[in-house]
Amino acid sequence: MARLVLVLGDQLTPELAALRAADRASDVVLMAEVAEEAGYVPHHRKKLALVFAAMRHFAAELRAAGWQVDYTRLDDPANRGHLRGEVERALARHGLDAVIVTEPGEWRLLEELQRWPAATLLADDRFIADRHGFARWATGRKGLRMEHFYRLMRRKTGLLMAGDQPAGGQWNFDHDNRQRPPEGLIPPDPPRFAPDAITREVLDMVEQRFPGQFGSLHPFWFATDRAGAEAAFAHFLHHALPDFGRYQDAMLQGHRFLFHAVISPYLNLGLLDPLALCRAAEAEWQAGRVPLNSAEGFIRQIIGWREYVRGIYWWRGPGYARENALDAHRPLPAFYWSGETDMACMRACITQTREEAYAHHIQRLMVTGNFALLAGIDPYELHEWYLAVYADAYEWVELPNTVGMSQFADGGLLASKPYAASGAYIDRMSDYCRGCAYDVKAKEGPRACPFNLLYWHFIARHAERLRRNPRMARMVQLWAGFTPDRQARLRHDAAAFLATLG
Ligand code: FAD
Ligand code: DLZ
Ligand code: SF4
Repeated sequence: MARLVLVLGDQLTPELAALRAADRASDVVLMAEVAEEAGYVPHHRKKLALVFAAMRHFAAELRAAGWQVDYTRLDDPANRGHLRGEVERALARHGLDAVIVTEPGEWRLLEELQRWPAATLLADDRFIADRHGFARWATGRKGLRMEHFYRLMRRKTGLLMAGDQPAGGQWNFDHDNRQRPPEGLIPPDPPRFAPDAITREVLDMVEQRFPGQFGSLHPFWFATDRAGAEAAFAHFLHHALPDFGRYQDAMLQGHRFLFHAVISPYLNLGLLDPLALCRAAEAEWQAGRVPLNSAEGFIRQIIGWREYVRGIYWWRGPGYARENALDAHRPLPAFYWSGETDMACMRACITQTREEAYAHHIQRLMVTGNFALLAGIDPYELHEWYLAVYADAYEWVELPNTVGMSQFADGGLLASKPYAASGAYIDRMSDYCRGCAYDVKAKEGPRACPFNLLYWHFIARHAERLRRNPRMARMVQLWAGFTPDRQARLRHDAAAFLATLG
């Protein structure tokens, strides 16, 4: 009996479980652009264009490989606007009554697909750790730490291993990876891809259908097919990976991408294979072209962090999105959308986000995330922002990074301490402070860097909890040692700043 094979927008992998289980000769593949998926958050317009253009290119790739592909466009007048409606229409069109689909990357959609009577769901095995295995590993452990999980993944894959021990005698070379960017550093920008006819058609559609939505659509430079994604990765491997490690935490006004890979949009769509990327990075190290700290740092991000956050997402269940251990309820300030703020670091990161649909990890974690943590922004509102504004944002990866790593809203399940930092950190790792209306060295008064004021406000607000955390107790003691006058001035200045957020 022939079946309908539903392929979702972030399942653009020829070896996808549902495609492996299907029969090319008789089954029909369905791909559908639908308003519901385009609208669960106000996705950046570059992200919308990337997803639709990549879906259309993948449909062409499947057809060329002999599949019968039924594809609904967003602007098709008969489009019912949701996946269920499009599946029902396709079943009727082809006289079919069974659907196979690979598990999606979100609880929202998983719970919906599980309610479809005609659907068989298959595990998504494009990851190194399977989600049920992660849950078994995590359940009952006293403290979850990425580093322990990462070592398991190194042993499982054999990446950078010398027998049973890590290559170079260490599992992790992070201490080599925190260099301040020197003056005159010229990083290699990622390659830019000129839109082809398929992508240009999508760009016109997004322009028309989402005119006022967040995010610059042009210039659109993402790759939209597998060959382009592979070329982008090859460029990173040869030009940026050697310096990836040491400048991983750096931020520079004029260099938005530094030595980062800028591959997460492709990886999360399924255009690149995580293990193949890691093997290629390992081979560069073996050939002597890349230092071990860079290869290890890159591999750790992929087989460590990426897999770990996915495991946490599925293990913690749908309720994880609403966790709010620090009881933070301030609404997201409007400047997260406009970029209009006197804080040069926030302005730079948000403007870059609006223009590129990309910011690297430290910009997300230590600028926009750190500010929200210190200011007590509602983590759910912040989560919706991160899910909307980045081209690589899918809930399975975005949510634990936001709720767990960046906002400590899970009470320390994912991160051992809150990623809270004053302006000094941003000044050390970037050139943002030079052009700022605030003074990063000022700790009090009207020109004091807001990160400095809010840092102590944060420590004071959460002193009870933080004093029990061995990595934060010293800061609580420092705060307690300030004179009552100084504490009062800091509280007053921070409150005055917070009042300006609306
Ligand atoms: P590189 O720095 O070059 O790293 C290489 C690869 O490692 C990335 O492509 C990515 O696949 C992986 N990686 C690195 N760090 C992480 C991490 N913490 N979690 C998962 N994978 C990681 N990443 C997403 O892919 N989608 C998201 O929606 C997302 N939201 C985030 C939200 C917040 C608040 C924070 C702090 C981080 C978030 N990240 C997210 C993680 C990270 O910022 C991005 O993966 C990275 O910036 C992507 O850029 P790159 O490809 O240049 O990465
Ligand atoms: C992100 C996205 C968008 C914008 N549009 C579609 C779409 O029209 N059709 C589709 O099948 N998938 C889309 N996606 C990806 C899904 O939202 C994604 O599969 C789920 O969020 C699960 O990760
Ligand atoms: Fe950001 Fe403070 Fe530096 Fe201004 S002074 S750029 S607000 S860290």
